[in-house]
Amino acid sequence: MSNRLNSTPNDMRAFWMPFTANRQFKKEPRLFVSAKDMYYKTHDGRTVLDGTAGLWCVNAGHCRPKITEAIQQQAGELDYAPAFQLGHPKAFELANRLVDIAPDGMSHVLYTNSGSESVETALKVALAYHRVKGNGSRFRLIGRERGYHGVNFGGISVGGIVANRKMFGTLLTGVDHMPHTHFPDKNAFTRGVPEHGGDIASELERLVTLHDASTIAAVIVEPVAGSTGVILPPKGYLQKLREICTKHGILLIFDEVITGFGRLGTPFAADYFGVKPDMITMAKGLTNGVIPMGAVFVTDEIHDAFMQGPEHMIEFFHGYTYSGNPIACAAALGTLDTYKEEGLLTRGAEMAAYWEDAIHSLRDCPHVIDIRNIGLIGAIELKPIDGEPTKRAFSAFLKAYEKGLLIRTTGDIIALSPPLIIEKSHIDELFGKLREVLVANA
Ligand code: PXG
Ligand code: PLP
Repeated sequence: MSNRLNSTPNDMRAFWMPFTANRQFKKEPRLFVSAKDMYYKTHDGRTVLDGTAGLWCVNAGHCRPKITEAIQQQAGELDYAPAFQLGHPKAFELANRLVDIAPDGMSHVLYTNSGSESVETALKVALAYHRVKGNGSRFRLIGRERGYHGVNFGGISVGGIVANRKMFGTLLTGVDHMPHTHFPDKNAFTRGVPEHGGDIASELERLVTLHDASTIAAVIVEPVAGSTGVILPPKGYLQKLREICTKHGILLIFDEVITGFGRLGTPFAADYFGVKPDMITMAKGLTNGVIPMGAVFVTDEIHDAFMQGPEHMIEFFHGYTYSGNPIACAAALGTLDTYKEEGLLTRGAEMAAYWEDAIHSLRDCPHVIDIRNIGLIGAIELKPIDGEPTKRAFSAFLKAYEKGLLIRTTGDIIALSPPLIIEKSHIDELFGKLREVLVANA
């Protein structure tokens, strides 16, 4: 008899879950079966407050009607159109809508299906751009320690999270890394952007001297590092990176997969910090997490450099079967409509002060060694248990889930990033529950 006939619907062995302690999970499963606005419902009938917007993506909250309707309508009208040498209207409409909310100068859009693919796409554009400009010797890519740029080979090469890299051989060659910007000795419990450490940007100048500018194509950074546990750019840091890149003809890529679409209280982090990159990668909030989709913004200067040669020739040999998928485009348009109607791309700015006060009120809880915040992002760093790193935070995660609160942990850091529709009453509920969790976890 085939496996198919034998299998029971509730057998969990077949699915090898991503970034999950599979054996622990399958002994004690945590399943969400429905969601609305700020809350999930679990398989055992409990309500869980979403403190993380899913995985930093459900910025407009769950099961929003405009997005659901857009997807339903599109699925019955045009399900798929080939992405190469053909198109459909919504892919163009969406690109225009995105350019409208993009930082000045970001005038063209390439589509992908995830943040990881957006990163690969941006790195390839950078290399190809220099080559079409006659600067093929610019082959190096510079990332940063503790950076997260997804899980594909380019992204883990420029990324700086050791566990995500060490198993996977030589990665891309010609990659170097700047130091991270986490200085807990000087900056612990800072509210917002820290004072100390902006000068570390000059390490980029050191790498330029070492490798020579003529070999460097691009620098990629998260304006605020999310996945590694929320590390903020110190004052002046991003401005200084911009200056060094401009001086040496190096492209600056902001990976805004987390910070894009209102997370900091501005449409993009580039707006928040007043720094203009040459490319921006995005995903997550682009479709409110509902349908996989990512994108990359590039400047006119980059786009136009490719638009030469015979007109019947493909200008850039890159793209995905699902680039600009009709249902993904419909979901993104429904998402942008929701953001616009509810002012969500700037709502974080209104809520940030209340959020900041609330998170810093946990300073006296057991084992808290740092609290960081910006926009509607927060992190609480716990002192690791001696010899058992990650265990204290993971135990807090399990306790929070039991109490009806979804948090995210990485190492011994608790990261928070709620849907941008969050109200003060939800913030009170979130930090009230988290206080109980941290006390119980002592
Ligand atoms: N770049 C950045 C800056 C990200 O944060 C990616 C690229 C990759 O996106 P995809 O869509 O391929 O996952 C990300 C994703 C966490 C967490 O808990 C963070 C991400 C994904 C899942 C969990 O910190 N970031
Ligand atoms: N598009 C989206 C998704 C928005 O959130 C906003 C403003 O918040 C805009 C466009 C700009 O809209 P308006 O011209 O109505 O200010």
